[in-house]
Amino acid sequence: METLHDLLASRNVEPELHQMLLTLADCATEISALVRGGALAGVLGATESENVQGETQKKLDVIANDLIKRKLAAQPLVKALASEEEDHVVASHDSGRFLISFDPLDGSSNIDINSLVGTIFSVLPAQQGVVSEAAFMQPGENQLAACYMLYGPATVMALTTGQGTWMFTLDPTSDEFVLVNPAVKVPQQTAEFAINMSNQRFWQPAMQGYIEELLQGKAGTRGKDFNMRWIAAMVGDVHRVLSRGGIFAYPTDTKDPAKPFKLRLMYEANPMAFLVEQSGGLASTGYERIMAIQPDHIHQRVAVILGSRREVEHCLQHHG
Ligand code: AFP
Repeated sequence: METLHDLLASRNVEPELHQMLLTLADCATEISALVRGGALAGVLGATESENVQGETQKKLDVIANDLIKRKLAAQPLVKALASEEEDHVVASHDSGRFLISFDPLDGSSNIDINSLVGTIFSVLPAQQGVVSEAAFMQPGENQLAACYMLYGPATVMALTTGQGTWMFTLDPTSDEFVLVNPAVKVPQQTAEFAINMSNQRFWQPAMQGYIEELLQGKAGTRGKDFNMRWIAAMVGDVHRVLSRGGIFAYPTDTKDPAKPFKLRLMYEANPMAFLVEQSGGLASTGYERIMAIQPDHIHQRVAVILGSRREVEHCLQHHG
């Protein structure tokens, strides 16, 4: 049985990053217990507040965010954090080496229906000096580590430090993350796609054309039938992609002209792109590699197309 700690030691992950990752895992272990408690833990339902994105916060969004903030405040390696649920960057320890951005509870709309939710973390290097939002404006390529924890029938974690992607399962008897896959590989070919089809009429012609091709199935140019899945939690959809392949897309749409993209670069797109690339897949906006984007705002949103290499390439052909 190889624990997270054993694995990080055996792969020579540098000691401070190793420590940092154990702290992130510890946050997830506690959130996992709260999620499992459901109504009995008093974590269901909404608050009366909205986050900076204008979304009503669920109780568990706030509880998970506060829990992570508290744990990170106690970790001297953290210089500052940026959360999907915080308006601004929160400064922590001056001498800290890491900047942590996170989505404390991804898939909020699933909480009250007892469906999949998760947590996503991205670790960036901190520079010396006073911390500000500008310090976080680093492309995803700079990430030192990225992980998600999925609170499903089992709590699992996918983690990368740039040496491939590792998958762990939380052992409920010891509260240890135990290695279950030392080299996650996304199958290159697939017949499964994930997209919110209710937005179809708002997409650009490129995505319309690509999905039309999939829907034609055997009779169309692709010559095979495709199946569709949509979990409404990126963590769940990306976990399926890492487990058995597929393509996941949240493309540009014109539903709300003030909000042409849904997913956040720093909290969702970059860490997931790092995990998918490290598993042999691709992650793009349709026009550029996600991890090459130079951010200009911590709450920036982007289009996301990621998954099995060949399938993403098919989709990109439609984007010209
Ligand atoms: P939250 O982070 O607010 O829970 O949103 C989840 C999410 O950003 C992403 O995880 C899902 O893929 C997507 O939203 C689902 O969006 P739809 O409302 O279009 O299903």
